[in-house]
Amino acid sequence: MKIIITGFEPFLDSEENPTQEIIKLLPKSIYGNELIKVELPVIYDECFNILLKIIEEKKPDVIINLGLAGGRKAISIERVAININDSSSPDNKGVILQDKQIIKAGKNAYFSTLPIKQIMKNIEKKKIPVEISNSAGTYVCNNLMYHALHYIYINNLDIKAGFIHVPYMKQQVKEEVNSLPLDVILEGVIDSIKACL
Ligand code: PCA
Repeated sequence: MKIIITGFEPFLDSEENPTQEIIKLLPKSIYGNELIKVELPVIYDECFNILLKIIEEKKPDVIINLGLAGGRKAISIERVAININDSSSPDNKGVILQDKQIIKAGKNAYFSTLPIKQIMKNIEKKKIPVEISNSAGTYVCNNLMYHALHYIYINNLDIKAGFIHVPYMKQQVKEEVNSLPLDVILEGVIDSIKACL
């Protein structure tokens, strides 16, 4: 199998993005399945276009997008992407989008097609904090998840796809802020990939 796994560059107040580190640390393959590791910009109208070129070139079986959700306690397996961009925060190009549909006349929402409960069980076994999340937000991560699932749906492709948000890594925040050690997040991501094989 071929798995595309993406992380994001840093954005807003965060000088580091754990998902950028995870992408660097992941191996090139897991049990003989190729991992195609990609770092994406936190830019609404660029992140999916970059991913799209790689999807067309590599024809993956699975796409797992990763992003930072600062403040969350647990690795969050996202269930759903909704058709809206809405944030007072700019993306890394300075663009602010509010109450704006991602795809005009697109479906209101798409569900993740990853085995989200199996992923959760795999991570739980290791006693790593994990949850199913019912909102990927309305910023760039939700935008990427929506675009990927929409593209797969309209082209009727046999690709499983979805999104996982991770907490801050310990090294980037003060003691009192929710976070997990980077090696724990990495282990959770590897368990997630294994659940999709
Ligand atoms: N998290 C942001 C965008 C990039 C990232 O890592 C989000 O949750 O939308």
